[in-house]
Amino acid sequence: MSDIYTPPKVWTWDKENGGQFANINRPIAGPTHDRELPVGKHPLQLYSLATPNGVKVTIMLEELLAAGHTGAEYDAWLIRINEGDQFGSGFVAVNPNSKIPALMDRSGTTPVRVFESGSILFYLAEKFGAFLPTDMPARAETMNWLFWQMGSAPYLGGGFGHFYAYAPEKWEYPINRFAMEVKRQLDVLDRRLAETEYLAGDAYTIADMAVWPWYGGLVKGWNYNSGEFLSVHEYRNVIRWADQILARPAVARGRMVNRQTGDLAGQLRERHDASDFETRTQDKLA
Ligand SMILES: N[C@@H](CCC(=O)N[C@@H](CS)C(=O)NCC(=O)O)C(=O)O
Repeated sequence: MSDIYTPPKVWTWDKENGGQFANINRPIAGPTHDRELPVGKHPLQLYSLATPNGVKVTIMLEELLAAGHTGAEYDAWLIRINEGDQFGSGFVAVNPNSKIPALMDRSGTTPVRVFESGSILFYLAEKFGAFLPTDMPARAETMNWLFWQMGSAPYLGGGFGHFYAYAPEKWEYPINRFAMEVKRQLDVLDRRLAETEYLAGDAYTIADMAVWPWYGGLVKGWNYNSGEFLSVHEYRNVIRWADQILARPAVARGRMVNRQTGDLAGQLRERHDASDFETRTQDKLA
């Protein structure tokens, strides 16, 4: 980095300093405006967007439905984070952290709010008794990799992705720092997936659903257009695992939900019924 920055005694908010997401980044929490969230007909109400964090949950819900858990029927409402929907009062009441994904379970007498993608995956896995092994060693290994994702992906998204793709300029120091860490993380996954079919062992679990949208997306070249830069072809076991998960029909459906960018055929902006995948609603919603 050529510019030398001397931090002032007290940090102050420069509204223009945040790169691509400067318009939504703030140093304060809480709502910016009053807006109730819509509520549909199903027990589960999801408020989200098809980013890697959002896709984890729609994959889980589609996998649950595919496995016959009819109680997992859900309405998926679009939260446009670039337009600040996450700062509406209704959304903040479901997730005080103002980030997608956020879930309301209205199946019981008292609605339950669930935020943080890892917490949502765990909640659904417990509720339906699915995609979380019951024997302790495999359950522990599932939770190891689930929490590994929660701690690791911010270096990929907030670190590497931010400085490589979104920051107002390309600076060598942070790009080097985070490219090194992301390659180390890919090697961690590659070594694990050389030993086992899925992250927790023989079974496909919520750990795979959490890690796949970030690191599977990276080796497939979807995240930050950085496949060549990071030489992702080196991570053959991660590629094998990523392709195996991509071939699951529930994953294909989960990737489409709340998607508003890319190929129109891959978008289902809101999902209120299983039949929505056939009769795409995006034109009506546009
Ligand atoms: N640790 C959170 C991260 C969620 C997150 O960062 N969501 C992003 C989209 S991928 C978001 O809503 N950003 C909006 C904002 O920061 O205002 C989780 O796993 O749920």
